Amino acid sequence: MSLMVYLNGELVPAEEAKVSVFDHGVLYGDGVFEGIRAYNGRVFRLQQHLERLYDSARAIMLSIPLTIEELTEAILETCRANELTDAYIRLVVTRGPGDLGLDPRKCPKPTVFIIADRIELYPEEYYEKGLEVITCVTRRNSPDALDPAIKSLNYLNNILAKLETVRAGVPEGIMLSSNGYVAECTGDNIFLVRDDHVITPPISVGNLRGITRQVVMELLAGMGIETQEELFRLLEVYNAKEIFLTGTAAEVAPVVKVDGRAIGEGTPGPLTRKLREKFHQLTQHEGLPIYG
Ligand code: PXG
Repeated sequence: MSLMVYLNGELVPAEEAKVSVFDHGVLYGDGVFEGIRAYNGRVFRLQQHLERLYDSARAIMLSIPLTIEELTEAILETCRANELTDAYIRLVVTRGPGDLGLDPRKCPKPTVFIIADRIELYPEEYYEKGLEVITCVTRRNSPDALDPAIKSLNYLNNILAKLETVRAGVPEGIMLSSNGYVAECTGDNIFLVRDDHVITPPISVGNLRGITRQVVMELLAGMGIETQEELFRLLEVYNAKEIFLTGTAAEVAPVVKVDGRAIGEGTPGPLTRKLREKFHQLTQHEGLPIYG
């Protein structure tokens, strides 16, 4: 049976799920998206993902032709149609088909599609041994030009940095702001463990307000550990006790080497391991049930 994809109100087989070459999502990357996960029959933090989607859409003056409730139901329907309990859900809203000019007013009907598929997990080795990362030469988009807090379809900034990590043979890369502060990674947020507290860059430096970032800050607070949102540079990174990345795909991933420098003991740190465990427990029971 083929994968069923939600496209503009209908569930269609993947082979028939097609968008127009005139869609401004294709022509200009004009649109917004979310990457969401379902664990154990429940969609994790769906409300927060949808709020971020609507915030991103509002920022680009794109009006999503469904209410949050309707979109929620469409996501659950798509998961059910594919009999999924653990899934990766890609939700996309584009400006829709228009003409060959930039003008969004020529696109009367946004395109909405939802792909829900089995999740391709990261190799277990990443979590056991930890990741090696590099600092990318490509700087993160300036919020003055295109705010990275808008989760838009325009991901070339991240892809340019990703190409650097591929060439270096590492799974992720740190991206700095135009003035040299750590912003985030190509598809993950970053946290450092300093003495008895944890730091992460503020959203204002130019990064995505990650849902996993938020969850991890809540878990830390529950452990009595404060997360400070503050600006820092590479020197702080190289001297961190522990480093971990957060993201819907990566969850909580330990970093053990940055630009050839071992971090801490050069193995995943105790706080990172603890957080990963707590994150796993949370995802197993929290979330919106897909089935009844
Ligand atoms: N920064 C950027 C630039 C991202 O794209 C995150 C941070 C983490 O945010 P969340 O809300 O996921 O905690 C992202 C999200 C993939 C993949 O397949 C990447 C993301 C999400 C889902 C899948 O690489 N990036």
